[in-house]
Amino acid sequence: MTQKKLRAAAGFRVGIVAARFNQQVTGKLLRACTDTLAVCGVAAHNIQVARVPGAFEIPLVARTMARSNRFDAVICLGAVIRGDTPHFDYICSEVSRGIGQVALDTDVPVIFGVLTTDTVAQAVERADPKKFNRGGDAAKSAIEMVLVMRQVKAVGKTSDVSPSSGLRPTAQRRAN
Ligand code: INI
Repeated sequence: MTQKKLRAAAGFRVGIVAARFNQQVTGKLLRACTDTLAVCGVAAHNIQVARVPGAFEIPLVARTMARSNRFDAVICLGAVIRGDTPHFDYICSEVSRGIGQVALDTDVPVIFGVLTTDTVAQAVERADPKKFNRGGDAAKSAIEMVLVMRQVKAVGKTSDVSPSSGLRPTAQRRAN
């Protein structure tokens, strides 16, 4: 990442909502996310982390953060792993709908860093910073979206608003 992009995220204020359920996965997502924010220049004192019991509880806290005017972006982290019950489908559908709704209702970028997998092994792989690194990707998406929203809102800007060249996801392979 270039020095220019590192400076671009300095001063950004980021809220993170992280589920405790499947802590062995969400802990990794959270660490990778805060590490990447730090690398991108976001100061520790500008990051607030809220832990919630499970993914189902993420949207409410994300909405409270987004409405507070204290954050430029909110990152949601969780891991929903399929069991033998329909619980998985209900939680996935509610958390994805809720997170999307928060962004549209508040105009604050709200990043979907919730893994939805069939197995624990898949979730661990996607959280691993040396593999899919979805926590790091969530941080990069947040920074990119703050920059995009600022450019879109700025008067007289008509050029390409994507600052993404230095913020590519770790793996382009399809994975949730
Ligand atoms: N919460 C998760 O974050 N991941 C899961 O895989 C999960 N499963 O499988 O049940 C889960 N359930 C808890 C749920 O999110 C709520 O915390 C709970 O229902 C209380 O509202």
